[in-house]
Amino acid sequence: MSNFCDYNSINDYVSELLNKEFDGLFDAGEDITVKASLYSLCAGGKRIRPALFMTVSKMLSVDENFAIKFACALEMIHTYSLIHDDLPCMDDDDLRRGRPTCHKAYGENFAVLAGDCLLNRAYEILFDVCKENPSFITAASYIADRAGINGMVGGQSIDLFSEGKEISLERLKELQAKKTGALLQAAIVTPAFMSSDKNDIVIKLLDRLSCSLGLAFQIRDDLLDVTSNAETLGKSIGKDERDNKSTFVTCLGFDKASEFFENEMKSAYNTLDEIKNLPEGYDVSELRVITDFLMKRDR
Ligand code: GRG
Repeated sequence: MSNFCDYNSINDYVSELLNKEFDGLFDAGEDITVKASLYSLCAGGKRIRPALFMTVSKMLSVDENFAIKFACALEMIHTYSLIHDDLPCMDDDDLRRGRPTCHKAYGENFAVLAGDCLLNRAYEILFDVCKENPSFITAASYIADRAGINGMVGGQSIDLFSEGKEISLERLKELQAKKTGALLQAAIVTPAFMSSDKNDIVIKLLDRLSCSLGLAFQIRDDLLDVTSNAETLGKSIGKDERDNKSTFVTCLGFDKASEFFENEMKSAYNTLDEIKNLPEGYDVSELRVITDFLMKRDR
């Protein structure tokens, strides 16, 4: 991975590596569930999680050939969550990544299976890498934890249970730290478990960075849900209000939510400085490029 100074270049590089992994993903190419899985997986998306994964891996000198397998598995878990989240029994959405949602294109039954298929295949990939490299087991198990009931699934559960109810800011922060934050945490922290010189201080700082970025990511999402449009975002807007959901905008109001966003971004930049100033002399320039993108993103 050469040195990149804008997000598009990072995205192009990582997308090319990812697409090669996606090419050989399934043997049963004619199966309808496989088609539905690839329909959602290859629909684009910002590829934030794999971009973060590959960038932190590069910073910590993790072998790119192993890192891309993990990044691929993470993007598959993320895509499964979007497919299931869009189902009528969950968030009931018609548009995702600028296309009809998976169940609109393939039907609910195949959309459920496509999510299951991506999730299972993701774990197969992780197991295969661990068979070759048993030292990566902690890293793989960390991803499983962040995707499960202590992380993303747990956040979704709180979210569904809270629908139509007023919840406190603290509860909203917990919900979002799990639902949205946990996979971003997996993207940023997992490479530290793969690195040959595992270092508790780096893990702690990356974890702190991931918490700030995860929270900021969600607040930005809530702000965009009010200010943007479906064409730019590639997904429906104004749904939070329609579904009577608590968001940072409904809890705090637009201006305070914007302030909250700015503060979390400032914390993220401060943590990047702390990582840069460690005696190991880590190069955080590309992590800063991704952080700049997240700060300004309009989709
Ligand atoms: C169904 C188990 C289960 C979980 C679903 C992540 C999630 C939990 C639901 C998504 C709901 C949502 C829109 C949350 C806001 C933040 C978020 C995760 C947005 C989607 O991620 P992006 O913006 O999407 O990175 P792309 O398409 O760019 O990959």
